[in-house]
Amino acid sequence: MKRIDALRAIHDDLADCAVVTIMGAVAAELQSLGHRPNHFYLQHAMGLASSLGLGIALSRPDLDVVVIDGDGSLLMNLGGLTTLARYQPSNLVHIVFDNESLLSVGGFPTATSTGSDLAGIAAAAGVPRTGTVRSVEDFAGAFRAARAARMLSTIVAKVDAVGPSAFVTDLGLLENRYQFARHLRRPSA
Ligand SMILES: Cc1ncc(C[n+]2csc(CCOP(=O)(O)OP(=O)(O)O)c2C)c(N)n1
Repeated sequence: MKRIDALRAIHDDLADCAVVTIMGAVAAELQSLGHRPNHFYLQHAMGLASSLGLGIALSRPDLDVVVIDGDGSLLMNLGGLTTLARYQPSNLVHIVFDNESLLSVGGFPTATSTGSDLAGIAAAAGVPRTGTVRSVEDFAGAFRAARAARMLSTIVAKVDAVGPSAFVTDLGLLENRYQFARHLRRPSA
């Protein structure tokens, strides 16, 4: 499965969520499908997308929070899984696009390329709902089921190591940060 096709399949569903992504290729792909003020593309702080999402989920239980992570980013901070599991926000869906690669910085292989099982690691950390999907149809189904379950979920989506070659957009980090914060403060958001 291509990650952009998986993103396209849930793009409409994301409209009423708070969405936090890692930096690089996946952020560029989501923006290319249509940026919204409820998207925050976390730059620089590799491995901390789930931590930011956790804070939003705990402080805004009325909102559904979707974290879009990568295998390299998650492997950089596996403790994020244990913290998610410890607080168990029922309004957070954690997606990990596992392309077995640090695609955004040249495609170096990660530990999942030699068998590390991120869904298994998430389950062992205590995340109550975990699974691995390999098709767009299964991914979209797993995402919708996770939201409906109202239970912390980690969905590992195995994807091809392909993506955009340029990650520069006209949306700066600060502009995105203020826009996202304003969006979260709106009474109806
Ligand atoms: C602490 C830190 N180390 C390294 C980087 C450089 N860096 C940016 S994106 C990235 C790769 C992310 O890999 P992954 O999460 O698997 O996502 P992919 O690029 O494959 O979509 C790296 C190493 C960084 N931003 N921060």
